Amino acid sequence: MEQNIDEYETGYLLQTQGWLHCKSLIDDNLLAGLCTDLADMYEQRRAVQIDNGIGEVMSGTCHHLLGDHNSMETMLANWPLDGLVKHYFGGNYILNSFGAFINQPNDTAYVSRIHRDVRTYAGEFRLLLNVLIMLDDFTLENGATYILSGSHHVATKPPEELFYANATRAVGKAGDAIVFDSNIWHAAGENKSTAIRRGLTLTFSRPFFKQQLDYPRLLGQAYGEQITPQLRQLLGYNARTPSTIDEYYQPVPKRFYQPDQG
Ligand SMILES: O=C(O)CCC(=O)C(=O)O
Repeated sequence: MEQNIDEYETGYLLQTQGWLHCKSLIDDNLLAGLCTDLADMYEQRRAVQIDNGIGEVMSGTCHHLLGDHNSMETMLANWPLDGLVKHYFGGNYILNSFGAFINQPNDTAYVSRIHRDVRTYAGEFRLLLNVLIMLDDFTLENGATYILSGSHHVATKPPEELFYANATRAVGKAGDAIVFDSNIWHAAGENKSTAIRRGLTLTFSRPFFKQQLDYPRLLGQAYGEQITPQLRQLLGYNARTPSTIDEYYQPVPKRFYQPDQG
């Protein structure tokens, strides 16, 4: 499944405009599984959002799509952009977050505002990379993402008028993805259709950057021992923080934070 990505073109686009469009990243079979699993996982998470009093601002958002051992994990186990992300960071990287946004007609979620996905602006030093996988066709009518090319070079938020006058709409087909520097200013578009428009939102970081949820702890030690080295790396098992003196003092192969993690 590894994509044949032209390294020069990828590097050039991510450096200059800050984003690129990957066509047909996910095949129809996997796509169908992702859509079904997302519906179940959203229902579980939505109940917690509402219980905890944050239902309105979180509407349509769904975080941390791991732990159910379903198609979400199948996709990561065969992660098609491994080469691209590694090249972007110049070495090993880990999953920082794995969520979804279900853009509903008349939505109120925070992702519809102009934002970027990393709080610390580190300029040219690459901390975080986004991959947004389209589970439905993204159209102008159903709220294709607005993305302001080149804005990853600017720390401050653009004024609304400038943003909406100059942003590109990420129109594409279900199974496509857009990859972008997390410094870039973007916003989900308003969904003026009558159907939902779903996207998976993943971020990747250098291994020393704290994950949004501790995935190795969520999934457990035993799980980490039965997966492939590639998935182990991706989920952050090679970049854990020990929490006891015994965990800290280990021979190199068993160390929580491995030497090749930067
Ligand atoms: O779904 C979209 O159009 C945008 C999602 C987004 O802005 C985000 O995940 O940060």
